[in-house]
Amino acid sequence: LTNLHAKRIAVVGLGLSGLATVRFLLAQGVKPVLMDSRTKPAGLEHIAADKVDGIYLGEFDANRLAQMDMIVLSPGLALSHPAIRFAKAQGVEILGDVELFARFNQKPVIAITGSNGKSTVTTLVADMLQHSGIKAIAAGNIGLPVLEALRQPDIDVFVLELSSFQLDTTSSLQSQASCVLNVSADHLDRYTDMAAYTASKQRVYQQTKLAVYNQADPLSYPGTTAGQAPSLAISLDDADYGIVEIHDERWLNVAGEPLLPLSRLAISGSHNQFNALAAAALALSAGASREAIARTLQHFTGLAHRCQLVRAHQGIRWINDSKATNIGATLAAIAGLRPDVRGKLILIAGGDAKGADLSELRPVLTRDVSHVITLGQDGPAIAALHSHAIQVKDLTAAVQQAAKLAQSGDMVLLSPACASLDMFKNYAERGELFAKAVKELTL
Ligand code: UMA
Ligand code: ADP
Repeated sequence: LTNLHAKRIAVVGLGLSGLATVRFLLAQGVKPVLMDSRTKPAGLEHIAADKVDGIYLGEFDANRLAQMDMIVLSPGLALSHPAIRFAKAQGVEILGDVELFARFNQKPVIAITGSNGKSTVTTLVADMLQHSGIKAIAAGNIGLPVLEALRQPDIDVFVLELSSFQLDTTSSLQSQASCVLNVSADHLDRYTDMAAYTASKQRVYQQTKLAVYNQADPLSYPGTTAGQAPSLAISLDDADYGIVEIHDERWLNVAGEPLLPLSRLAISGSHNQFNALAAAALALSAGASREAIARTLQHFTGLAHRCQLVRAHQGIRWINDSKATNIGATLAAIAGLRPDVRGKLILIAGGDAKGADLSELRPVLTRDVSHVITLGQDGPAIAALHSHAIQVKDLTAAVQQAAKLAQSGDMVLLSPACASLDMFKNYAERGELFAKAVKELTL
């Protein structure tokens, strides 16, 4: 399985994971063929053309692909691309960087997927393990390509955030524990329907020793996918991994024993209580101590661009939730934050909805949001859902508009329910621009 020599291998897609794959293959003594559909992929300058077996840019040549033994396909490219399908039909093996990782890795893996909460849980698990004296590294969709992580010395546990795209091209990943945090509509521009998207997520359970799932979300249940592996439910009710009341105080219950009062959890919102419990279950399975888990949860204040307070001024709170790139994330942000807002909640949303049905936002917008300010490609579809909607041309205008509406006690929340790619490089650039515009306001 791990013998790559004497194989003709193409790395298709030269983004972060593609470049890491090239470096990995070169270190294995393999000279890959490189392809990217873009004429100027960003990282190409890092590759010495004489080290590889050719670099082909622009539209994929299906015949060239069909001559390969193996294609390592980047997650940003669809398996349904005609040239890839043609190669597959000719018998070429198609896999992703995570599958290559799985074939070479010898260390325990914790694997995390879901529509929302992946990066938060992945970071928590890695922190919990590190605080327990276990050398853990977070990799995968979170940003560090898995094959880059594999090159790091002395790692005890790999904590992998996996997207549905990565799981689609992965078949032999074994894990100590794995989790589908939740499944809500996302990436429907790449999947035929929700069933196909859910099936991708479920692949994380295929060869796991422990399937951790969300009691409140049947789409996360392991069902038959996990085979005979034991499973463990995470819940926000009174449960082994849930929330219990002790002397009028609510506590996180971990493995049937109270761990920490909710008042000492540094991240906020009920979705984050769930994330904390899921992370605790996963970290425990890889040897973390209860003490280190509790310590992590008291100190971890959340990742940037996830329900992050940017400014509190004259009683108005400005929150950056740019990472909310689908409907489920925005609903969770509103549900988590609304109870804490005395005045109005003003929402800034819009961008690329990736084929989602935005009308699912309607009930919550009507009930919890006083004004919605929209931007981007699918902004008009969100504006159509609310009686107090204002469409603006860009994010700076959105912030200025919100400043006109907001009064003491109000909250302005950027939680777009859409990807940023129609207007920005990525969600981080969108969040940074929001924060800058907010800080520059003269209120
Ligand atoms: N692209 C082309 N032509 C190509 C290759 C890529 O147009 O030939 C485009 C893709 O459509 C995409 C972009 O280039 O818009 C990047 O694609 P890529 O496959 O090269 O991506 P990488 O740079 O390797 O980054 C990937 C993940 N990106 C995607 O899955 C799109 C990163 O997750 C991940 O951090 C990285 O590997 C390391 O493992 C990002 C992401 O947006 C954060 N993920 C999606 C999400 O979270 O919703 C799934
Ligand atoms: P992902 O890596 O899956 O995109 P993140 O941890 O980066 O997830 O969180 C992104 C956004 O998703 C957050 O800002 C929040 O709005 C929402 N979110 C986080 N955790 C959950 C959860 N458990 N359920 C629903 N939504 C969540």
